[in-house]
Amino acid sequence: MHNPVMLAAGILGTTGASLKRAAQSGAGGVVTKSVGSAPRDGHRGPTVVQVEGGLLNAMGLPNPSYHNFQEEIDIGREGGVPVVASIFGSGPEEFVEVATGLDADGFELNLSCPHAKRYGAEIGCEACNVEEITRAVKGSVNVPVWVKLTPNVADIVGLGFAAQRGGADAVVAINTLKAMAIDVESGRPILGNRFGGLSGPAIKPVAIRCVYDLASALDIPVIGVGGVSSWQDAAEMIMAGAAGVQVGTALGQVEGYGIFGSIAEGLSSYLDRKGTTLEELRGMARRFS
Ligand code: RRO
Repeated sequence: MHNPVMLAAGILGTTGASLKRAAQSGAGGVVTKSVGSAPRDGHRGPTVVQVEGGLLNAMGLPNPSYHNFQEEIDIGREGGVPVVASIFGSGPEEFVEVATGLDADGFELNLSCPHAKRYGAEIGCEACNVEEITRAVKGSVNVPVWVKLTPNVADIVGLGFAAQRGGADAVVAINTLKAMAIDVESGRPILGNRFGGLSGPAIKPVAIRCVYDLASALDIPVIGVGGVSSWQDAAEMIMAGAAGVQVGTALGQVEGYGIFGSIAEGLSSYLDRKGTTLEELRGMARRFS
C-alpha cells in the first residue's frame, strides 16, 4: 500500500463505485462490506442510530452474496489500490466457499459482528473457532488473510494468538462494541434488532488498548480500527503498535471521502516535522512501560 490509511469494512464498501472513489480519494487500501454465501436482507429497521460519541448499528450482514459481488471488487480495483474482501460464514466450510468464490487482493475474516445469529462474534469469541477458520481459509487462497476480532470478550489477545496459530497474516482490531439505545418516550429499544454495535470516537480508547495489547503479544501485524477520525487518532493507533489504520464511521462526518487524504497527509507532515518514520512511531507507547 502507498499509505497506511484504509477504508474499513461495512462503510461504503457495498458497491464498486464507492470502493473506487475511496481509493481515488487517497485510501491506501479498501475493505468491502462483509459478504457471505447467500443473499441476506439484514435486520429490520431502524438499523442505524446516532448516539453520543458515534453510531449504533444493527445492519445484520445485508449483502448480495459472493455470487453477485465479483463485479464490485473488479470496479473497486480500478481505483488502483488493493481491494480486501470482508467475508463471513458460520464455519470453516462456508468461509472457504466464499473465499474461493471471490478474486480479491486479500480477505478479512469477519469473526466479530456483534449482532448476527450463527455468525461473527457468536463464533469468533471462541479461540478454537478463530484458529480453525483462519487455517481453513489460509490453506485455500494465496492472498493475505486478515482476521477481524471482537472486543466483546475478556481476552482479545487470546483470540489474536488463535488467529496467529491459524496462519493469519494480520489481525484487525476492533469491530464494534455491543451496545443498545432506548427511546425514553415509548420505552422501546430504538434499533429493530434491539441491540447493535457502537462505532466512532466513543470506542477509540477501547480500540487503542486492544491494539496495544495485541501488538505487544503477537508476531503478526495489527491493523487498528475504531474511532479514527483525524491524523492524530491515526498516529495514536500507530504508537499503540498498529501497522496501519482503517477509517469507518468518520466518513459520515463533515469531510466525507476527503478524510483519507487528510489523515495520510497529516501523518506524513507530522513525520517530517518530527524527523521520524512510521517504523519509529510504531509501538512507541510501549517504550514507556
Ligand atoms: O452488518 C452489520 O450489522 C455489522 C457487521 Br457485518 C459488523 O461486522 N459489525 C457491525 O457493527 N455491523
